[in-house]
Amino acid sequence: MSSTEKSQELLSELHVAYIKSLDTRRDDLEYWLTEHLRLSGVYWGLTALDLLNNVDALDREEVVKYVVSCQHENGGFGAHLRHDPHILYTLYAVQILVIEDAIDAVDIEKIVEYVSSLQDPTTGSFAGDEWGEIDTRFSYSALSCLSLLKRLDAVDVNKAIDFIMKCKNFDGGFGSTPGAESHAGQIFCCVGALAIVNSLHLVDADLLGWWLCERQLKNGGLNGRPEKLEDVCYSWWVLSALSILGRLHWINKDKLIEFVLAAQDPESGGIADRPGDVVDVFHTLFGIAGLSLLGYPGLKPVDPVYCLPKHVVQRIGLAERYHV
Ligand code: GRG
Repeated sequence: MSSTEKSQELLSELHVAYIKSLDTRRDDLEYWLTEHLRLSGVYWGLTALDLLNNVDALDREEVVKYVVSCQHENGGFGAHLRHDPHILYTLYAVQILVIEDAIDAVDIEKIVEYVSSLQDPTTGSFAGDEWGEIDTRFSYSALSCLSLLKRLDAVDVNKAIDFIMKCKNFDGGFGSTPGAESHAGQIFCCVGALAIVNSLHLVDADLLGWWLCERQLKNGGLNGRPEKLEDVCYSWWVLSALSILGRLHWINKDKLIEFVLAAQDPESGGIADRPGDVVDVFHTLFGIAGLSLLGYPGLKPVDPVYCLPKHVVQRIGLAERYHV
């Protein structure tokens, strides 16, 4: 197939080879420039590999050893060795360890202490790290992480819900902080977080479902908010929320599949933000995870709340805890 020809099907083998190759590119400047994203890269790559039925393509022992090396004294994880701890990397670390069924390799109680130390007891919001930035991404990360560790009891869940609800807008969507514009990424975080704490009844599912399905553009791709460009990653942020709300059928599935497949690199594997652009592992995961939600053949089912393979969430006994 020539590189200008659009792919009609998922190039699974090429994507596995692409993800495997990422760790061996140490002569590339890009490898060193993305050090601050390393742990997230492992989560994106490993999750995609599992959905592609190839979780063993990365050496389990090496992965676990690397994750353990990113943990700090205070229990939080950094993006790489000697990088400051942050709630996002703490979630990614827990997700990787849960996929690898190796959560006992780290001190769980320390993680719980770290995550709960980031909650503001008055507002219920969560900071990303010791410097105090507040964002609904961090509320999701905290609740997802503690739920995976079965330790939601360590934080004030009601206050966490109050803060998320303060970020709800007139259009049914959610923003990063109270008053901030609705954005599909933050909507995934807020709807996912509410699902984790069994509070989906607080979402206006029809109004939000309508806003979400309006994200589909003529070319089949989805954008993250009105008047913005389509991007493959919204095949995750938008679809996961629609899926949690039981309204996945409100978008044109075939056109979206066509859009995601056209963003593949037919020579070296990987998926880009949109057709013709350079691929990366972030868009590779969210393209594949979106296809999995749409029931694309040959992919393992993904859990829309935890963004983990469903079999992993089932193994730890958390599946099907949420209802609209
Ligand atoms: C475990 C899946 C998972 C997530 C952890 C980090 C996080 C929690 C969620 C991120 C949610 C989010 C905000 C996603 C959006 C990412 C993105 C493509 C942002 C781009 O924003 P703009 O404003 O782009 O640059 P637009 O598309 O609005 O023009």
